[in-house]
Amino acid sequence: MAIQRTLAIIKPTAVQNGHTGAILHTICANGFKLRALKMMKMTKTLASTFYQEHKDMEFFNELVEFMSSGPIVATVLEKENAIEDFRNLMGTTDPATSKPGTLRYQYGTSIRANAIHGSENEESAKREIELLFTKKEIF
Ligand code: 3AN
Repeated sequence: MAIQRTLAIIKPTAVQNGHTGAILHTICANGFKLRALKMMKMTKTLASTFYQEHKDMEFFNELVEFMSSGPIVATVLEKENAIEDFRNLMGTTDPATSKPGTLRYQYGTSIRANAIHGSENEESAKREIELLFTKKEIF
């Protein structure tokens, strides 16, 4: 299987609730290598661009407000089959239906505040990584 990179974000509520260390530990324990890591606050403009594919959804404004409401921790992760494997480690969008052992099951508090983001496919991963990191910030 090919080595891939994916973009993961620890979302504002998970950072605020002190779960950053535990989430990073789980990510690394599952074989993902950290290629980039930073704490930052998204502007509303950046959050709108990041979630542009959801711009017509009824939850879009709420999502942009939430993602720009406090600091996030953004990472570039690398491993074989990283995109699908990280989606599996995250769990389903709604923590209420996520399987035990997934990050959203453990740390998500609602469908909006679901603790963690992971890129959906290779095209999104490339776009999202380029949006949040410069080449020099990726190792
Ligand atoms: P995922 O992150 O599992 O790929 P998407 O891409 O459907 O899910 O949704 C992007 C983000 O939008 C989710 N992570 C969640 O924070 C938020 N979201 C999705 N569905 C809803 C909803 N029905 N109400 C509020 N927020 C939602």
